[in-house]
Amino acid sequence: MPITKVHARSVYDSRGNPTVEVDIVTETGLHRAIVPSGASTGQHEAVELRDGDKTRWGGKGVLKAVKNVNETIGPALIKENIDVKDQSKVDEFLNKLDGTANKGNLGANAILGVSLAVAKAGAAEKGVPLYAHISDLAGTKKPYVLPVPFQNVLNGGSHAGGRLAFQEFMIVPDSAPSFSEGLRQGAEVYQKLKSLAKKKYGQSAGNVGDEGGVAPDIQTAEEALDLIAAAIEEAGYTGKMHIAMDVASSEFYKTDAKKYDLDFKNPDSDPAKWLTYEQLADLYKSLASKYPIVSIEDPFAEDDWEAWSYFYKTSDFQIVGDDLTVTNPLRIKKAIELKSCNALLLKVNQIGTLTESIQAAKDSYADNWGVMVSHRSGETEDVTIADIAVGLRAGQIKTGAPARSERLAKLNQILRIEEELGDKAIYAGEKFRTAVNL
Ligand code: 2PG
Ligand code: MG
Repeated sequence: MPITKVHARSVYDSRGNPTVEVDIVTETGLHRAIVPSGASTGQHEAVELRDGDKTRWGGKGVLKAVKNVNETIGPALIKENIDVKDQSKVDEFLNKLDGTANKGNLGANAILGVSLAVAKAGAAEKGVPLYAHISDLAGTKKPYVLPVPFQNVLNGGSHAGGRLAFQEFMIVPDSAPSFSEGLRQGAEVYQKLKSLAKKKYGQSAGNVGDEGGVAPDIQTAEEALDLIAAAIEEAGYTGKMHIAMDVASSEFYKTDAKKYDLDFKNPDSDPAKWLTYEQLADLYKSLASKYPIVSIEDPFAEDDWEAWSYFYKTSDFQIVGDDLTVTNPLRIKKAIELKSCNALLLKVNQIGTLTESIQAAKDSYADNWGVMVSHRSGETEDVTIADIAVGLRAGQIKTGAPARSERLAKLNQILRIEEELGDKAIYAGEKFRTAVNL
C-alpha cells in the first residue's frame, strides 16, 4: 500500500517547547508519531534541528524540521514508493536523503518522526500491534517479555531546581510477579515518598521535576536515598525492591579540571571540593553498600573513557551508557572494546531512526549487555517506546515517575499490552539484565 500523504506540524512537548509531529496516511488510515526531546543531551547525539530564531520560542522552534518533512522528505518518500513494512529500506532511504552521519542536514527530529510513523503504518498494514511488528523487525523470540518499570521518583540535576547534582533516583520493582503489580508497588511508594518529602522538607518539596519525581531542595545523594528507602519501608516493600540512579554526570564534569562538581548549580562552587573520577567511583561504591542499588547510568562523563573502564572492572551492578553511547552503533562498539559499561540506554531520538535503534539493541545484546528503553525529559503523549521495549524484549524501561500523563502514557500502554497478551507474555523481573535470553 502506498503512502498517500506525509504531513508534519509543530506541536508542544511536556516542557512547553516545540517539537515535531508527523502524520502518514496510507489505505489503513492515519499513523502519527511525535518526537521527544532531552535536556541533559549528549554531545554525540544526532542533530536535533532547532530554528535558532531567538524572537520565537527562544530559538527552540522546529519550523525548519517541519518544512524538511513537508517539502523534502514527504514528497521524496511518496515518489520512492517503498513498502511501509520494509522499515530498514525506508530508514536507509531517509539516511541517504539526509546524506550526513549525524542527520545534520534534515534534522534527526524530522527523520525520526517519519521513521516512527512509517513503523505504525507498517504494523497496521500487517494487521498486528506495533510491538509485534517491531519484534518481527528485530527478530526477537517469543514469548514476549514485559519490562521492569524503572520509576524515577526523585528528580535532581538538570531536571529540577534545588541543589542535588544526581539527576534521577529510580525504584525498581523487580521482585513483583508481573508488570502491573510492579507498577502498583511503584505507585504506592511514590505516594508515600511525596508525603514524607513534604513532612521532612516542607510543602514545596512535593513539587515535581521534569519527569514527575518529587524534587526536594536537598544537597546529597544520601539524603535522596534515605528518603526513598523510608518510602519503600512505609509502603512495605523493604527487601522487595531495588534502586537505580542516573547520575547524568556529563552535566557536572569540569573538562579542564577533569573533575566532577557535585555543587554545579551553585555559581560559587568551591573547586577544592570537586571530585576526581576515583573519588566519585568510591562514592558510588559506598552508596551501593548502604542502599540496594542495582543500576547506575552515566556515572562518568561522555568522553571520560578512562573513568568508565576503571569503574567497570570493580563493579558488579549494571552500568548503563547514555551520553556515553548515545544509541549509536559506533559508540557502542567503542564501549564494548574498552569495557566501559554493560548496558545500553536506548533513546530513539539520539540516533534518529527505528532501524538504527534496533541495531543498537542487537549490538548490545550480542555482547551480553542489558538494554533499557528510555523516554526523554521532554516527552509527549506518544507511546511508541512502550511497544519498542516489548518488541525488543528489553526487559527494562524508564519513563519517569508514576505521575504526569506524558510519563504514564507509556506505562498505561504496557498495561494494555499485558492485558492483551495474557499468558503469552512474561515479566522480566529480576532477570531484567538478560531478558532477551529468557
Ligand atoms: C536521561 C534522560 C531521560 P534527557 O538523561 O537519561 O531521563 O534525560 O532526556 O534530559 O537527556
Ligand atoms: Mg541519562
